Amino acid sequence: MEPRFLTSAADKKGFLRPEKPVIAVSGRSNVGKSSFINMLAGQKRLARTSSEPGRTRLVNYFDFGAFVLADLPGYGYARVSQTEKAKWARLLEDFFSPACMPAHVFALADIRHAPSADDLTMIEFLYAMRVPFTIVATKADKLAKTRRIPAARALAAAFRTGEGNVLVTSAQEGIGRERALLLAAEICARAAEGAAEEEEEE
Ligand SMILES: Nc1nc2c(ncn2[C@@H]2O[C@H](COP(=O)(O)OP(=O)(O)OP(=O)(O)O)[C@@H](O)[C@H]2O)c(=O)[nH]1
Ligand SMILES: [Mg+2]
Repeated sequence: MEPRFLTSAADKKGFLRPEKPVIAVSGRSNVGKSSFINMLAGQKRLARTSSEPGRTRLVNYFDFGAFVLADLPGYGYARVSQTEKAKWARLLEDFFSPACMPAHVFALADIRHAPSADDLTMIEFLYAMRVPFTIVATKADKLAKTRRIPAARALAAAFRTGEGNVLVTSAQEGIGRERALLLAAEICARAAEGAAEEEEEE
């Protein structure tokens, strides 16, 4: 099926709890979350890109057939009040609650930059919540080819994860699409195994 937009949620009342696994996409504002989702979908305008800031405070859900993608609101936006930041933290805490815990997180980081304090806090939060994640290094087209692997390695080290846990991507050039979709398929297979085991235990 063609991936399609499902719904937006402003708070926990709106969060989906679908039968299929949810994969969340996190990262700072402007890192390329919507563009990454568009690349995965093979559609230019499924998740809008930054020209529409109104939707960025919401969790946007997309049905990819075997799984649901959740585009999380971007963090680290400079011109945001304390109240807004507190709201964002609340939203995230609610989103990562047992009732609607995602199966996996694609944590996006710009391949050109060292992680921000907010990026590191996000990953620490994922470790604390025990949510498996993959670092998705975005905008690889902005680096010369020979600099991409070293940059990905540096990101892995900064996030204290393995090199194999960093996926180099470019929404502009379509880099990393196949690997990301393959990973999503593996996540779905694992979630299905988990569900079958739970049933056996009952
Ligand atoms: N060169 C290049 N630019 C990219 C890439 N991915 C995203 N961009 C650009 O980066 C900007 C932000 O992209 P978005 O996909 O809207 O980022 P976002 O993380 O969804 O932003 P928010 O929703 O505001 O948090 C846009 O101008 C994109 O065109 C990429 O792979 N390469
Ligand atoms: Mg976006």
